[in-house]
Amino acid sequence: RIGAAVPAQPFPKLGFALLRSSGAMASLFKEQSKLSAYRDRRFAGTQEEFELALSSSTTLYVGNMSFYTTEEQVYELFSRAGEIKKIIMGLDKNTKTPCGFCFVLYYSREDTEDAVKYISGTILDDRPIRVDFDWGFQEGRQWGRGRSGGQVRDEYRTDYDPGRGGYGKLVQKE
Ligand code: GTA
Repeated sequence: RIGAAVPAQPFPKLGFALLRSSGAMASLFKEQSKLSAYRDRRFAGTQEEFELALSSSTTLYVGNMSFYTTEEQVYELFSRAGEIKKIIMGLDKNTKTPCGFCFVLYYSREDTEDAVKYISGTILDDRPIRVDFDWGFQEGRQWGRGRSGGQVRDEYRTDYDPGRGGYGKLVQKE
């Protein structure tokens, strides 16, 4: 067969040599997606399945939002990229109030990609928002996962951010 006749590569490629030299580097290379720096540790599938979901999904995650930004404001901005199917505001699991993120669901992949391209980094309520491809909304993902109810990143934050509840949750407890 043709496949069996191809000789093995005489030298390992540089990339593989580097991967072998450092376990930490290897996992970094393996886990890092081209479409998103974020890896949801609650995604049940393999890295390949995660990549496939990111590359075909019509769901976006929007981060670095003010706690005071409304669903109407999100609608107004994101409908510039295309028709929106649904918006799900991220909520603090204790107070049930917005905690600085949301999911935007489009009908078309093209509109989803346009939103990442053109809306990410734009200013909403005086803040540069981060628009990220997402693997797909599921019930439960709207809640902050931090121990104190909000987003994990707000527990570790040490700066004063009036649009996101003042100091980070851990600093507030000190
Ligand atoms: N698509 O970038 C994202 C994204 N983020 C940040 C959250 N979500 C995202 N989705 C996309 N892209 O549905 C989604 C989550 C969930 C919802 C709320 O938003 O999938 P969360 O923000 O409260 O929790 O999620 P998440 O995602 O677990 O937080 P994060 O910041 O990635 O933390 C992951 C791990 O890193 C945790 O174990 C945490 O302890 C640790 N960590 C995070 N920040 C720090 C820090 N500053 N110092 C030390 N450890 C940290």
